Amino acid sequence: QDANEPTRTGLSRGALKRAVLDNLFYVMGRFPEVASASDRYSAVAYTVRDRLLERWIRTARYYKERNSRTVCYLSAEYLPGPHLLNNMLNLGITRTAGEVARELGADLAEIRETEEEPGLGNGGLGRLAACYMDSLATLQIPAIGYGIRYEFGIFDQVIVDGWQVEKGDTWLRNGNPWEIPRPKLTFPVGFGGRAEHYTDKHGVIRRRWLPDLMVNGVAYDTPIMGYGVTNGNLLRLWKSEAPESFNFQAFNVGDYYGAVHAKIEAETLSKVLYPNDEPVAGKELRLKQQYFFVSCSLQDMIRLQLRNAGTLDRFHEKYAIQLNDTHPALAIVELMRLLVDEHFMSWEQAWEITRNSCHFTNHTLLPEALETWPVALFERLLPRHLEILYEINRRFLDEVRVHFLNDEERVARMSLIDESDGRKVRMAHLAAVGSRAINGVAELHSSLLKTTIMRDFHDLWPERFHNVTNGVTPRRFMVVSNPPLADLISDTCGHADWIRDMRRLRELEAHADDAGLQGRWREVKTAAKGALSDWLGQHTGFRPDPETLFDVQAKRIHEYKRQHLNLLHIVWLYEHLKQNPNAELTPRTFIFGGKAAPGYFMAKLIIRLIHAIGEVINSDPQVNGFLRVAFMPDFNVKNGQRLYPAADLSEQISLAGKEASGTGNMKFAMNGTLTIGTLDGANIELRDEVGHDNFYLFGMTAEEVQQRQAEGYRPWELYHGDAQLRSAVDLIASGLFSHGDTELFRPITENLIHSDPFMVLADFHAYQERQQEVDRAYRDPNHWTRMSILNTARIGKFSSDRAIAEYAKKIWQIEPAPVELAD
Ligand code: 26R
Repeated sequence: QDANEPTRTGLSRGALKRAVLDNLFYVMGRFPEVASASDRYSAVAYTVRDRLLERWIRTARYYKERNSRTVCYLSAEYLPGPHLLNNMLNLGITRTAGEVARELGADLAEIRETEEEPGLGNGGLGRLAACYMDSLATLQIPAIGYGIRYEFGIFDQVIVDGWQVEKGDTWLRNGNPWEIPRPKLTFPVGFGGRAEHYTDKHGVIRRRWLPDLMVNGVAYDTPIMGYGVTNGNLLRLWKSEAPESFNFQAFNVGDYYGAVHAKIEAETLSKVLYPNDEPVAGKELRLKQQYFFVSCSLQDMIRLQLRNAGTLDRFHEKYAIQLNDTHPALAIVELMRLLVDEHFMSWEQAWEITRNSCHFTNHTLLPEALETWPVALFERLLPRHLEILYEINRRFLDEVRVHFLNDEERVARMSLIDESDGRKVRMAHLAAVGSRAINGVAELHSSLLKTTIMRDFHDLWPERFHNVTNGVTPRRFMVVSNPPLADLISDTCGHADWIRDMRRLRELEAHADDAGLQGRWREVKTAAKGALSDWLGQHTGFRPDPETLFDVQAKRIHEYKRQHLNLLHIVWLYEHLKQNPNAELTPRTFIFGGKAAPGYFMAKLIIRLIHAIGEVINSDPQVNGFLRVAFMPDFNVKNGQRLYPAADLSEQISLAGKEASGTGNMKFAMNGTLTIGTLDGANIELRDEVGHDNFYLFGMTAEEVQQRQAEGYRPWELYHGDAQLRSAVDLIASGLFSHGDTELFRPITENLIHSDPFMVLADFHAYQERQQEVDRAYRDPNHWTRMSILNTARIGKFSSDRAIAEYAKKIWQIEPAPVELAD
């Protein structure tokens, strides 16, 4: 029956094979003998895409007919990772596709390596958006993810002489089979100019914006399929282009260069992702990017609602807009402008609609990462929006004054404008004022929100505050990343339903002591370690021994995440081994991965230090039987997928109160990795779930940190008072790791001794002790494997399916809309 199956939609081996050959010929214009790896990849990708489209279009039609309530996720970042295997999994054709590839003389593993990932984000926040898109589709919730189609995503990291060097990310170089350009779906976006009064045809005096620059946003759609369901949602990313009319104007007056220049300026908007998770103070282009994508997205929602309902009166019933941090918070002002200025709605009704459409997630408490924009810049780019913002603020502050009589200090604290040093727009305040619900991303984080940066808002509107603990998708981070583990779990449980219902992983618990399972569990882990070692060998020249304990810290490099705490421990171990050559020590490989923001000096120096320490330790035969250090270059989604399955120990060692949630912690634990960690972010909940005996806890609590800070923290006293700590810091300062250069790492050692804002020294001792316990525990393989199994068995809570189900119920009030495939 294979021969009769339609080539574009059939899932049988015959249909898939015909489709791959067809696509190679008709899309790539190649025949098999001359096809490159990239041609083969594209032919397979187009084959998968055709099959997605059928389901996707069916979904779109169904949602339209039912006029379903829809989640609009607004995020400046998305990190979906490679699409091919994920889409195959969701369609249920992974195995057949592998066979087809083999029959055609190709190898799915090689094809998979060829795929470039869309690096349209920095780290946790962007990857979370991608996990949520996956779960929304799987839970059959109508959703559109809106964002920016950056031409250059996060830079590729290469290491030269131990330093990070950034390389431009050219992910679109070989085309992108997953996206569908919609050149007809474009919206104009204005910048600059001025606002003015005018009299409309009814004689009413109104206000309008006359921008002096127009840019077009063009939609590029990527289908996001659910796992094992027909539903497919939409990731709609905007690319900026110059409007043709604008070009011609300049051209006609003879200013050819001016016309070309204007075109380039317009296209600059969506050129490049800002590679920072720290603010780049007042960067005009970033504000433009934010307004650009927010405006396109809202115009798109309004278009759809007018088409379906004919009026905007029930906009908020149709759409639940989720603001992924403050980056899209301009949506609140822009929606007001569109409703009032362009659709002639009253202020009161427009505000009612706006405030009932928007919801805000905060992702960080770090004061330096809270967005503000200089009023002068805001006014120059968005003069009409500033007027609207002032009016929102005026009405809001009146409300504050009614609630809290004679408390002008509070009014100043809560204002949307910070008047303290230069006037600035506070984006978090705007997001809070314009949203129905405000949430943090882990229990601790949500409660700290209420007592720190959002305290005044919590006083005013306690009912608006929620917690939704983050989650990650088991499809990508277990099934796609670690097929042998997924198969072993399904085998043990007797079903694969856990992939959709992660709580069912608990069924593994009954087998945690089973010698048979333990043996197979270890085999899976060891094989993953071997594969990672091979990859590291090929890419760095150092191939770690898979027999050693793999101790992994992979995340953006940041002082609050304390990669340097990990390093101090390594240096301590090194000294300890040098002084006690017969010390009993479990052989370990410390593996680091992560990018530093290009302008973050300390983070880059930490990368240099990792390499410096590695160089000395790895080449010292006195210690290198027990101790090795590796760095995985270019940590991204694709490389993460190699890392999570291979890790024995996961480092989640941020200073308590600083990491909003963390999501790497969950990805590691899903793959049977034990955690050494602080009581920070989601670690706390993770430890409660997996059991306190199966988690290596150390360090101060957030409360103790606050207390310590209040008392006055004096790291130099710790340094002088603790000989082990001092000698570790001193060894780095001595130049031993820098060929005698005592200057190179001084910024790190001096900072630790004299300021240590993230209290590395205060937590050092507890960390080092807990690491000794890890060391002992790993020597008992059955015990260790039992803990590893229990981590996986009890990780169900951290599925993004659970997180999205909570958003759907608590925040959005939205129901699934299941799409049927058969007619
Ligand atoms: C202001 C701007 C430059 C900016 C600041 C901060 C841009 C990006 C960020 C990154 C923040 C918002 C971020 O990624 N936070 C992370 O969000 C994850 C998902 O919720 C959390 O797991 C993680 O703890 C948190 O750091």
